[in-house]
Amino acid sequence: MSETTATVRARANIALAKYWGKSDAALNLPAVPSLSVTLEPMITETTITLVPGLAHDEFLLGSAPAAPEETARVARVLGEVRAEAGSALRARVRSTNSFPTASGLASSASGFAALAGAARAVYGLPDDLRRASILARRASASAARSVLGGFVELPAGRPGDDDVAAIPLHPPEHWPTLRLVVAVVSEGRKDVGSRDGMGLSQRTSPYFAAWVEGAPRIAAEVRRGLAEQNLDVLGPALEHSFAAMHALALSTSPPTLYWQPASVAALRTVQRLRDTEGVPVFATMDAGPHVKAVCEAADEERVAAALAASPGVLRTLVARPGPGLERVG
Ligand code: 2P0
Repeated sequence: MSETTATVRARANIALAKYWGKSDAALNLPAVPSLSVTLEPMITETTITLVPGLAHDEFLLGSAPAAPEETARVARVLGEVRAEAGSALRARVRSTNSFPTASGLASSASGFAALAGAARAVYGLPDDLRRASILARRASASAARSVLGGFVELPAGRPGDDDVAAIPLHPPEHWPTLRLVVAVVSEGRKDVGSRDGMGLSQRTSPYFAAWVEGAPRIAAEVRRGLAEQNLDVLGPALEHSFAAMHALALSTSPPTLYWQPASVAALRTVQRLRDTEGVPVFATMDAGPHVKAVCEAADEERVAAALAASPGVLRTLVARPGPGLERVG
């Protein structure tokens, strides 16, 4: 039997309304709706080859074998696809990222999205983005969003309802001038990962119920800002979402503090640009110390220069709305 191969690209995404907490840990269902933009050119490219006679799935990240727990997570996704496709063939997976893993943009989102797309393709399952998004979500909920391009929503899930996939809101061309400027700050110690961080919030924060209750209203404002292409609506809503998420993280036992001094300085830089220089720019952060500024293309250079000069910022990266899964081989 000959080898079969599929190569798929997926992009990272940034949440404008944050996912934080699960309604069903076994199915990996989000407790709150999240909205994101898929980012060009932050690309993961994944090639899967079915190898007759191979005893175990293999996973290369870049040119080196991945850690056993990463390989196990990949093998779980492949196992689900094999069960659906009725195949017993094991696979060799190779994944490369066009952006550094310490860039503050989660490679798990683009990684599991590309894996889901390539696995379905190589095992001969129908080209179905909804099924690919559900498959990616079970591995990592933010990956469900990277399956689609442009502006995307992942609804909250009811416990036990596995049928939760990302929904396309608008294509990239809807707001092609939206920009994300990432301020990469001092490497520092390793943060509490998203999964552990949100689990701790759920178990120990006295405010978790309030977050779940309030998140749909914030998501609605983000949705409206995106529909209207209106940064004056989107900006305050995306800042509310990230600040509420980090307030939740701070209220855990023990507290989860993702910020470094350079993060606070960068947040102040964004605020100064907006309040004293009149630049429409708004900040967000994820489960790490990096600050991401959302602005229009016309202000991209000014925002990037100000953030690059902010104390503790190592470098800046710029991203724009991009496509969803692409089969390239
Ligand atoms: C988000 N994050 O909406 C939020 C904001 C990080 C901060 O989704 O447990 O790796 O694998 O479903 O998707 C990162 O969490 O978590 C994330 P799992 P995931 O982008």
